[in-house]
Amino acid sequence: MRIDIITVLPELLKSPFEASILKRAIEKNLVEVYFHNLRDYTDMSYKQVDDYQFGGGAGMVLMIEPIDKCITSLKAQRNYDEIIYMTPDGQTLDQKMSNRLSLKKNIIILCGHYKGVDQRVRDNYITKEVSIGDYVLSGGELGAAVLCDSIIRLLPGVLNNETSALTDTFQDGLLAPPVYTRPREYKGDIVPEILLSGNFPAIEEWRENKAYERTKALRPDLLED
Ligand code: 6GU
Repeated sequence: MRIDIITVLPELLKSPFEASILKRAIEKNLVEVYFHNLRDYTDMSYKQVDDYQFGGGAGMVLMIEPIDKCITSLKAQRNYDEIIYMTPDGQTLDQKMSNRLSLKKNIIILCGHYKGVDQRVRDNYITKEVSIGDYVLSGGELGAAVLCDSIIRLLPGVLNNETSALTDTFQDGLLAPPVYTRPREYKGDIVPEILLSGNFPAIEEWRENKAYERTKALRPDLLED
């Protein structure tokens, strides 16, 4: 998979890709991630990429021309399955969306900023608009990092134990069951006996029950359908 991220703030976006699982996925060539600074695609003085909105009103809007130049140059080099715009009014990211996007080959992610982008960009270039939740961020960069993390960890070979993504919270529509590690007893608080039993079918059943109980208590909305 290849991900091209278009942003006015590449420095805000890079560090999540430079540690832990995402770093290793890139080093192992399981994913390629490229950052494109929108300011490299403007001919205007002071590398201007935004302007006042027509009709008046507070806040700057990202201009169409540098975005067109950047997307057009990328599309000339390969086909893209999805051109995503990160915006609080997009479709809310969930595990199903991450699963689907993890199957794509090439995607572009455009990070919004200020008051957003010229509507003509959304009308003519964007194939999908994504939000990471009902709150407002200063820009799309943190959202793009969240989206990329959720996608990249699903790519085959990224997680050490291939099955571990399958037992994630949400992957089967339920929250994950509780987990424990050593010591068996800490200040009188003991690990559930069943987990030490070696009876794996019974452990599996216990985990399924706990996942269901926890979902019912904390996220009953997930059980509705
Ligand atoms: Cl993707 N961008 C911004 N600016 N705010 C958000 C968001 C994205 N998702 C939730 N809030």
